[in-house]
Amino acid sequence: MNSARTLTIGMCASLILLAAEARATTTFAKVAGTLKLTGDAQNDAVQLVGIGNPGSVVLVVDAQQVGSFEGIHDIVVNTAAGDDVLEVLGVQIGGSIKIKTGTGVDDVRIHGDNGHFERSLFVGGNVDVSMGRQAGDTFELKAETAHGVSIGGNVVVRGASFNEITGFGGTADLDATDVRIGGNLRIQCGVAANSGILLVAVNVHGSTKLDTGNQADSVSVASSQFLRPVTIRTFGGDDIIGFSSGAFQNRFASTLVIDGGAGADQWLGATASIQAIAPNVKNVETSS
Ligand SMILES: [Ca+2]
Ligand SMILES: [Ca+2]
Repeated sequence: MNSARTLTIGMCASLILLAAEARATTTFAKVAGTLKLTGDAQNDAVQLVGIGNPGSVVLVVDAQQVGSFEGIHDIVVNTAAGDDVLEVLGVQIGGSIKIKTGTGVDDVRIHGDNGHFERSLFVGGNVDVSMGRQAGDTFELKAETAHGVSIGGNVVVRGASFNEITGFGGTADLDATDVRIGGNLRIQCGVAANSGILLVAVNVHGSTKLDTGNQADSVSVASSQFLRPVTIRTFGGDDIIGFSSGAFQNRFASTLVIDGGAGADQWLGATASIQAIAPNVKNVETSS
């Protein structure tokens, strides 16, 4: 072999090695009824797709199916650093989902599934998500056009700058494609950048606490109903709280507290909701 060819082969081998090192490795294990996924410092791209029987889940990493599991009750994911994307689609489990995405700008999408097996999403326990508080960290809990989302327990999301919980039901009444939360809803952005919370067609049976951060934040709520107390706090920055009106009005069966914090804050649609009790509003400079 001449030396030029040896050099070329050596360079190719090095490039292949570099490519292999740059690709994320997601390891997985099923222990009793818990499916545990662990990413690395690279950009993990992971899908968990519900198939067949309740508790059946297919694992897809970098668009390749790498595992298929039966009898899953709980799911625990830590994608570590890197810009990670985790999708949980049409999964039906009796237990809970716990997710950490760490540093990096991450996407977590927990959806009903239109794309694969046409399924609603059901989690009997809690959805607990910590996203690391990077600007651009995005959390979605979404129904699809024909497939609703039911969470039996609490939904807790910390450290996402964009938070979207959306169903397709057109009104605050109970609709098949709503997002139903049996427990409490807690969203704490705490990101040093503008943050947003969007709730559409959500039914919350427990209490709700929505906290943004200290920048110019928005909280938008439409077609949703809340059976227990709701508190919305937007802290520093010039914030906008928007409630839809008319057919998309919200219903608050218990108390509503809105605290705009520092800054010039606005509450739009202030009179649009069905309110069992007059709202308690603090530090909101403009309402209409
Ligand atoms: Ca990662
Ligand atoms: Ca993050």
